[in-house]
Amino acid sequence: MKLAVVGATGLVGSEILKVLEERSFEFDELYPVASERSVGKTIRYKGKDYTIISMKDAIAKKPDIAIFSAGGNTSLEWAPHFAEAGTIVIDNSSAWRMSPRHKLVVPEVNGGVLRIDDRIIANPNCSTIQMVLALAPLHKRYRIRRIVVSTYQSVTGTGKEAVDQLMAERTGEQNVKGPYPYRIDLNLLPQIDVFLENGYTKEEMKMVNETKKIMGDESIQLTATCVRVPVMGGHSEAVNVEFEEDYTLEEVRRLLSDTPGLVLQDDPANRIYPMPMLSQGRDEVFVGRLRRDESQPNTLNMWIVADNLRKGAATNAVQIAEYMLEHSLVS
Ligand code: A2P
Ligand code: 11C
Repeated sequence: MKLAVVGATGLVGSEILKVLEERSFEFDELYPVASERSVGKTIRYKGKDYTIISMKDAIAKKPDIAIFSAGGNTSLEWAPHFAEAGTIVIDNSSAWRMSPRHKLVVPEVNGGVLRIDDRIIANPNCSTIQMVLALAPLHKRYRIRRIVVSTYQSVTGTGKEAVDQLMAERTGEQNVKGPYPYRIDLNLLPQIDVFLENGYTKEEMKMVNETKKIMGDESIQLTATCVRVPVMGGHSEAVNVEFEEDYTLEEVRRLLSDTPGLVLQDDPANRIYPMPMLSQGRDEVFVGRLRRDESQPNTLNMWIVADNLRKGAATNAVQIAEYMLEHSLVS
């Protein structure tokens, strides 16, 4: 098994290396790949140094699997070349997610769609992954009619430069330049990614479109407001979900507790609820604040938190690779 990690020096790339190590992912060769700026430098994995190589050199090694996290344009340009060399590309960017020819996968929800001839497999957006994991068991049982979601997203979703912007502002530096158009510390931005013609942001429409594709159900209605907050460690989501059938909170709790990868943290009397601070570095998705929406029948309010670099990106990508290997889908 030869494994390439493309974008190995980035925030998600470094998290992928940590996840591989923690899960004792087995491979014979590891090829870290980054931009020409980083070629020749080394990264450390299990106490050993690995030299960063270029895209071209990585393709020549014909890896079995390449996990990509180097941005959409890099992926559009390079993933097809890896695929032509027979590599299975698991791509973290939005480049291939909505292409009808490519699978968009959260293994616990729709791993069953994967086939041996899949070459470029898309990893969904972080805010979509955590919501879908929590909602899938409820959709199966009660059928979702409509979702209203508001997000509170960590600066780590933007990348290293955004973390640097927040920290520089926090230490009182003046005229900080960074990826955000306004200061982020002591502020929030009701904009994630670019605005589209319909007035929504691309991040909001990713949640709408990706959710339907992963759940395999175009009838689900969804509307989203995505907000960047001066937070590290994870994305949080306030989700209001209306079902076709009524539910009991007791059964919802049981369904969520029985779902692999989900942790129920719902004991308000003891101030137990999910928070980004607690989710950081964890692979699970945390759910709490479960309560009936008293303004409408069959409707539930919930609060969903996960480390966007983990289940929202690195962990889910590594789990797709594990799924392909475990189901003998790597030829
Ligand atoms: P590099 O560190 O050499 O720039 P982040 O989203 O945290 O900023 O990380 C982006 C990742 O994608 C980094 O590992 C970066 O490498 C990598 N990257 C960016 N552009 C390319 C490219 N054209 N080819 C390969 N890797 C790239
Ligand atoms: C954010 N969700 O928090 C974005 C980051 O489509 O993979 C990931 C963007 C994507 O800014």
